[in-house]
Amino acid sequence: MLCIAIVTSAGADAQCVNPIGAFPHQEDFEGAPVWTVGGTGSDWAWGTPAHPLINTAGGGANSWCVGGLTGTFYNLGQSSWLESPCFDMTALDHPWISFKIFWECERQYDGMNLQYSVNGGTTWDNVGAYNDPVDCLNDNWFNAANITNLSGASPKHGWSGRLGATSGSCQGGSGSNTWITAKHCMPVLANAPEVIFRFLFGAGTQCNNYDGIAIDDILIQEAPTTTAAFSYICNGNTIDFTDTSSGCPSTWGWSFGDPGSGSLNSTGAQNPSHTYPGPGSYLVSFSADGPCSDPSNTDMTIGILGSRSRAPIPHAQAYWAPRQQRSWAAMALKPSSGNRAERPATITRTDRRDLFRYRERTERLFGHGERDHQRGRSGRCGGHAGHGPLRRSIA
Ligand SMILES: [Ca+2]
Ligand SMILES: [Ca+2]
Repeated sequence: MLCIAIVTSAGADAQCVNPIGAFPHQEDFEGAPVWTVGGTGSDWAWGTPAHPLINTAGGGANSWCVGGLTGTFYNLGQSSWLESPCFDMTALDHPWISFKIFWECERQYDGMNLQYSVNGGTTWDNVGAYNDPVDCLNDNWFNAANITNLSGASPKHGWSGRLGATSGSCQGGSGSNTWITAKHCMPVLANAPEVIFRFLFGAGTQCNNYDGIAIDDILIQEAPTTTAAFSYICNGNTIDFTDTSSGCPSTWGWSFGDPGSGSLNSTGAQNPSHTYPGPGSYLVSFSADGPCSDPSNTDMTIGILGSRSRAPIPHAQAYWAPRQQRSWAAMALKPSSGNRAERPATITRTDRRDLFRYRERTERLFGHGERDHQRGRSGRCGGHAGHGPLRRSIA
């Protein structure tokens, strides 16, 4: 036992003499193979797949494929793997992997998964699990919960299935039917100094007349950061909030700064609304979190303004008489009891000086009602914040 342990340890050290520590790390399998294959009955092959279904690389010209590059058969009783070089992930706080995969194998009995080892291959664990929640960083992960011949994995979660239907005793269905991108967070590998991955394949001894499984375009990097941000629009005292966080937010937390509203003062909804009791300043706290990121928070003080003068607002119609191209000879203003719709139609020039003159004359004739009216439309609520986009409504 001692002798075996020493040999295994020496092998582990040898694999991690020059670990890959630069990220993002991309492996498109176009150059000479740096990933290695092993196991029992392995028929992994590197090159351009030319199976009936798997007949291209996932990207470029080359991929790795178990079941060889041609024909429709993978070895009976195979238990094999495609293994990565060693990675030094001490700089990755939220490591994340994505790659392309095309599986076409007997469902249930044959299949593949992705595993990692942090001890040079002495022990292996699955990356993620069957039925993990899907979000923008976790998708197309294991579709099978118990692949009979994936004996090197515990639990035996992985990808399994094929395009055709079950025929006789050969199980069908659940194939990928094309190249798809699988991706998953790997929080357990955060800051791990020596990491090896392997795609582990297991097959039974019958019903193996299928293309196999191909892998391409591996990407390992720090997951995109989630940064909390929101915008809002006002409908009187009701504010409609919209999550505008970057990254991959999947959970949210709101506190509306309105403790008087009791349980309504907080929610985990992504895009909530909250109705405030009346004018005042309210400190809205917002947090967003993603599947592989640190929580992010932002605050914004929102002011609900009281109703401005809604008293009868003097309307004015302006009649402009151009004498020259850029000046106006005569400006006559008169009160109008008409509705607002008719007023803008009479202002055909938006030159700032003219508009200013128009306002001056309006106010001199009718007081400040017109300005109050303008402010009331856009200022029912407003806000200021250190950061985050801001939108305001026209009530
Ligand atoms: Ca490729
Ligand atoms: Ca089989």
